[in-house]
Amino acid sequence: MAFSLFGKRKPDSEATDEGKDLEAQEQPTEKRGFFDRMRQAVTRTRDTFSESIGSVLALTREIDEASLAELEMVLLASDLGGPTAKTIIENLRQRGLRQGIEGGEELKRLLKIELKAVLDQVATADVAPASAPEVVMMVGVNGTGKTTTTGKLAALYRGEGRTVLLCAADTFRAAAIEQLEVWATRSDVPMIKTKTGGDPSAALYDACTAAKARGTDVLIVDTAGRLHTKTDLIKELDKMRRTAERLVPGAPHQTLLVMDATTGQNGLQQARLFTEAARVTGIVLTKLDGTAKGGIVLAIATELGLPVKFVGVGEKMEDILPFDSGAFVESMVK
Ligand SMILES: Nc1nc2c(ncn2[C@@H]2O[C@H](COP(=O)(O)OP(=O)(O)OP(=O)(O)O)[C@@H](O)[C@H]2O)c(=O)[nH]1
Ligand SMILES: [Mg+2]
Repeated sequence: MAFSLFGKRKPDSEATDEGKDLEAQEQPTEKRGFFDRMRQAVTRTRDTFSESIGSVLALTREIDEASLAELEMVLLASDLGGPTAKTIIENLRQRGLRQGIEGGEELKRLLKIELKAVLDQVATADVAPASAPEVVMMVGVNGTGKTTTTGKLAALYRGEGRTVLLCAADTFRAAAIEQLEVWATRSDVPMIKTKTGGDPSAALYDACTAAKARGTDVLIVDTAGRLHTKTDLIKELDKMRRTAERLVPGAPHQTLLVMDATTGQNGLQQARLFTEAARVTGIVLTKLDGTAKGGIVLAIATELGLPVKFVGVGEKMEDILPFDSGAFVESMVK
């Protein structure tokens, strides 16, 4: 059944430029490069998403209840999550009833606005701490990409002209320290470590003391992979946090939960339990290059209430992007 009210159109005088194609706007070269890399990373998500969306929103088709229901299925298939998909569809329906939505292209434009609003709702500003160092803790379950991201972030911050110190606080897994050492060499930053089986808080104590003495801008702490169910490991995180807090005012300034995008809704469930146990301030979503389920970025916003701060788009040092909601939405919806 067609939605008669969807035909109504807002008078031109009331038209605003909200949601104007972000991509079409003038972008500085650096921003362009960023766009291209984001586009590249979400290729699989976009292809799947756009293909299904294309069939729902074919230009000539009337936007009705049935097409909204189909659109909801497309959103769900990209791992956007039930509550988010429902809210977005309801907002579109209300918009349609109020002002009308003329055809697929307009619906797509409005969809982008809705998606971006979901992301911007949880965005947080990066505030530099009153005094150095800024302490950033990387936490998360095994194999999500904590060590790799620690190395990439070191290079990114260094590229911004900040001084960096790494702390190898994964003393749990054999070879973890050596793995971080390779990254420290690659990004040319110093690293503080202890031996495997040692106390991670002791390593962190040394790292905080060294960072303060050297006037280092950022201290990034790589920790052992753990599940929220491993009480001793969660306690260990707590101890680390208290150690940092004692030595550096306001530390840890950021606790970034590293999540693997390819684990989709399962990863989200794990993350939910994890954020309850650790005081997570933001998410790093890795392996976005390897999944068609990029919609998880939106589920993170609504279901965890946390901002994605960085995305991992490959295994190399430069394969990290500070998250940008506009670029992400434009990359995902074609
Ligand atoms: N394709 C892709 N691979 C990634 C990305 N980030 C990390 N990886 C790969 O994921 C694997 C695990 O990465 P690690 O950094 O060792 O993960 P971890 O969380 O430190 O693992 P544990 O210390 O064992 O808990 C490695 O093979 C990385 O190369 C990414 O953004 N994209
Ligand atoms: Mg690791």
